[in-house]
Amino acid sequence: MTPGRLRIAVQKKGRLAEGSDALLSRAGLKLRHTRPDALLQRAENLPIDILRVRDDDIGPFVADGVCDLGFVGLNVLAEDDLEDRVEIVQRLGFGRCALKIAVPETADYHGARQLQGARIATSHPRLLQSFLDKNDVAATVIEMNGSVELAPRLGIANAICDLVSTGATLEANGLKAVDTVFESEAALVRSRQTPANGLAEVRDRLLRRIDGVIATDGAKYIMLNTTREALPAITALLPG
Ligand code: PRT
Ligand code: ZN
Repeated sequence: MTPGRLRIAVQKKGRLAEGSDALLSRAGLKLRHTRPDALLQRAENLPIDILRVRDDDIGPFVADGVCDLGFVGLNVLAEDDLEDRVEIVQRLGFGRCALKIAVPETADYHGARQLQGARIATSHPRLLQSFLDKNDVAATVIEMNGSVELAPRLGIANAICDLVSTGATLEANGLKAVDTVFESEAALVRSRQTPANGLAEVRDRLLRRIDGVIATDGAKYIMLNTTREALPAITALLPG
């Protein structure tokens, strides 16, 4: 890694990669072409390096000051207990999903108390445990790194706690979502440590540009022809 350049951690491949790259590009960052498996990608027009890593490494890198900024799922930050060790600059509106409790379609569910004594498979043991504690429920948490939705069919668990976006995976596995543990989306995070010489300005300029891009996304430019008399009625209908 080159000193004197701002470092941004971005997921190498997966659900957050495209949205993060799109945002950086709209904020004016031009990236040099590299091999698809390259760990490091340099920006052509700014002193910035992109570090391409697994999403699980992004929070720790930003918390430890290895990277100055990062794009990460709020679920990963919360699961790794890093929410206080980084600063969340803003939520980004993509990568939306929810960590949900799901049970077999045929099962009855009338609230978390019903999970008492259950075996629940998840890749988010910490968030699940705090949900169980909050509901005063004792259950066995079975940690899995993937394919959590298969656990009930394999007889490993009676319920699961997994990320859901469209719900298609649950449906395909004969499961239904019955409770929400955590709502998530991608977020831009920054390190609490000061970047190396002169880079705070580079960082702040980029953050302002990203903020501008997101603000534009929330706004609509409308042009219409109308009579002067109709204007008050139309203005009253519009939010801005
Ligand atoms: O290799 P790396 O470790 O970087 O990737 P990964 O496999 O850990 O992560 P990836 O790319 O799958 O997810 C990265 C982040 O995207 C997650 O941490 C979430 O913040 C966010 N995200 C948004 C999701 C989903 N939606 C999602 N649907 N992450 C996972 N899923 C999975 C879910 O686990 C289940 O298997 O998709 C399936 C359910 O999807 P639906 O649409 O069928 O409901
Ligand atoms: Zn991961």
